[in-house]
Amino acid sequence: MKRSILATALLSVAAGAAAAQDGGIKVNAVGFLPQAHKLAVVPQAAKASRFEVVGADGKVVLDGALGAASRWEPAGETVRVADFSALTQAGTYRVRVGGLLSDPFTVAPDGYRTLGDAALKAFYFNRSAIALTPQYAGAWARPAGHPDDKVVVHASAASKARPEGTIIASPKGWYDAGDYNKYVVNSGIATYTLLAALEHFPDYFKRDIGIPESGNGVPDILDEAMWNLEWLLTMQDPNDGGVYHKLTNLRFDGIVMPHAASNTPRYVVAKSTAAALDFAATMAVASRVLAPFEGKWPGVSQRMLAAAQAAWRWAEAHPDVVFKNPKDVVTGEYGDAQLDDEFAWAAAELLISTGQAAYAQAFIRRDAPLSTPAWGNVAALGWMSLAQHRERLAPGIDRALVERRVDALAMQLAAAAEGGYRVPLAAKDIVWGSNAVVLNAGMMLLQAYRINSKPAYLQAAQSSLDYVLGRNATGYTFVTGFGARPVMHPHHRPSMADGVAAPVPGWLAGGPNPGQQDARDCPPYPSKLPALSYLDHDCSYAANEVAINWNAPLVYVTAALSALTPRTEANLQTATPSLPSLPSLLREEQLLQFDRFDKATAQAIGAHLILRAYRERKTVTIEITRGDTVLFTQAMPGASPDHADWIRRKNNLVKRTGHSSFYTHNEVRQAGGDHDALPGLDMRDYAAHGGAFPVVVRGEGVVGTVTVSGLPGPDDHALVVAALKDYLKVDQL
Ligand code: G3I
Ligand code: 9MR
Repeated sequence: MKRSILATALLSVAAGAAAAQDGGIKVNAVGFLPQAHKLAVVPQAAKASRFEVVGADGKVVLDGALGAASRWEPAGETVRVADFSALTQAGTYRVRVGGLLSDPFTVAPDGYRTLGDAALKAFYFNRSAIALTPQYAGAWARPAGHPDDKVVVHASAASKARPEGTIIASPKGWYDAGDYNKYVVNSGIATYTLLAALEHFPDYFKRDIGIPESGNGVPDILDEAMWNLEWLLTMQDPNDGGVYHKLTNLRFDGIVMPHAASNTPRYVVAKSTAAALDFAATMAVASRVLAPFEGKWPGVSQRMLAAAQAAWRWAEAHPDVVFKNPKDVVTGEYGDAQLDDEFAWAAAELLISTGQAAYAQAFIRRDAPLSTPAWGNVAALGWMSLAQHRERLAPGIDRALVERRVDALAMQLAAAAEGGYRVPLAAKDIVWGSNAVVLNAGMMLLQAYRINSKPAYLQAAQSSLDYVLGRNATGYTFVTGFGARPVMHPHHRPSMADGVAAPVPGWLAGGPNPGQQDARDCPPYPSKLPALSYLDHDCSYAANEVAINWNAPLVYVTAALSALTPRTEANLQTATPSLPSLPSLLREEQLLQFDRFDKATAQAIGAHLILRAYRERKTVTIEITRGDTVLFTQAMPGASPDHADWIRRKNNLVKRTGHSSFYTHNEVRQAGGDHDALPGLDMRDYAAHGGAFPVVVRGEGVVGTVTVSGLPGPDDHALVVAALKDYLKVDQL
């Protein structure tokens, strides 16, 4: 079901995500680790010279002078920076300048855990050939799509051993993006980036994220990568080692759920040099990352290394097969005519995994320059792996050269982050997928920091994350499900077709793109300026699609910052929530009130509730009413049918008392009464259990209810209160 433009617009307004946050203070609206560098961007128009940071209770905890005014051309803005790095105490805060208040953010020792887990879990949500169950996917559970067990060899891919029309099996793998096709080039870089994150920060990935394989003794990130590696292996023709460029329909699927699209024939299309080399590099890395798990996957590590070498040999024999879509295929191309960088990357990985000098020579021969990686520019990935393994490099590669090159790139990127928004992103970098450009720059800065610990590199890397989380010219947090102004309408077929108000969580939107290549399919962009060329609209495949190769550096950067940001004992403590007292429950009812409450409000609150329930792995039923009208309802997959009756009875209590059902529950219990036998009430029609909360519109009184059922009463109540706080942006309580 596609939402109408009107409904979409209403939902954005309700979520506070309608437009660029013109003139506002821009800050990473997720938050910071205690010892991190912390900046906010303040418009010059604020005409102030000082800033304050205020805590959840409204008290000023820090103040300071704004930096000098500085122009940021990509957004045509002059801004000043507030540096509040001195704030290290855990808590929730906002930055204030005159009458302007930023979105809230947290300072917390494990501050990127939820974000990092969600960014990785996004890959699970894009798995093909497997049903996503409510246990792992919450409200976004869906049937399996695209089994790919009978894929047709396209004319462009025909060979003697596999003529046109041959049927092969090529199941599993991740859908590339908002579309349902699978492309080796892009899959390679995405998988590599996840494997590199694990290779560089093994301790960080010890915690489960809740996928079907969790608890099997293998880090979840590796289980997730395996889902795709198993598919990638099938893309190699065993007869000659060549690798098909992509597995695809002839044209893009419609805007439907994956299982509804599964009847269209799917093809493997032409072998290419880029695909063979990206495959070789990725398999070489996988073979070494998998080696310690031989017991779990016997023989697979060796098989991957052999596959990598066979693909390399094919590429050496076919060094310039550039992929172009055949006439009858119009899906993603990932075509790239410059192949030195692919040769260099594959050579570097094969060198590290085999120690053979021939690969060192091949790497040097290509002399591939080091610049921020992207799907068509992969040399940096080889340099990054060489840096990781620099203490054990085979003869022929000079460790000092690797260190110098990585440092030189970081120096350039850190310099680019000196003015304006203080991000390692220049106007020329703002292309299709710009949010991943800035995160890949962050990833490279972190490689240099790992070598020489220069604080400026860690700070600029932090800035790359801050940018996508809200310190950007649009004010959006570009990750679905995060921040006060999250992306709500990504070009992502499941998010568009599933009928769930909230998009699938954890996805990074492509981001600003002055190319505006989707202009014909979309309402006008708000600006032509590079950093403002963004639409939070699901029409926008050029600025608001999601993609695996964009999420991968988000996973890498959150893991790396979590592992590398210095820690001190002093900031390991977190605030402990106080137990509910009647006055505190009344205070909730006073603070969580509305100026207006309509269907759009209910939809947005419903979206927050669904997201919270998913994050906390809870199965609930939600109902939001105004008067006798149900404005929003959602029973999550697996929810019990009797939730509806609990909701009816809890709501009746709220209508009668004007208080939350949890308030009455506590009131009765504290008076020594039995909450299941309220005097004078027929308990078949009332329930004094937490979960129903009054909707109070200022000036009108109680007009409706926001209700959750499915958990113990205190937890139902807590879920509702948390979602209302999210929606109303109330951070007291
Ligand atoms: O690099 C040049 C830059 O030098 C130049 O200044 C600029 C001017 O427009 O263009 C830059 O190239 C752009 C390139 O992305 C940058 O990576 C191209 O214009 C632009 O057309 C190209 O877009 C690619 C897009 O597919 C269209 O082919 C994206 O990189 C790529 O991420 C995207 O990938 C799609 C798949 O095809 C299908 N699946 C979804 C996926 C994400 O949207
Ligand atoms: O939905 C497609 C998206 O996944 C691709 O990245 C994009 C690349 O060109 O194309 C999208 O499909 C659009 C097509 O190109 C033009 N007509 C509208 C399609 C989106 O609904």
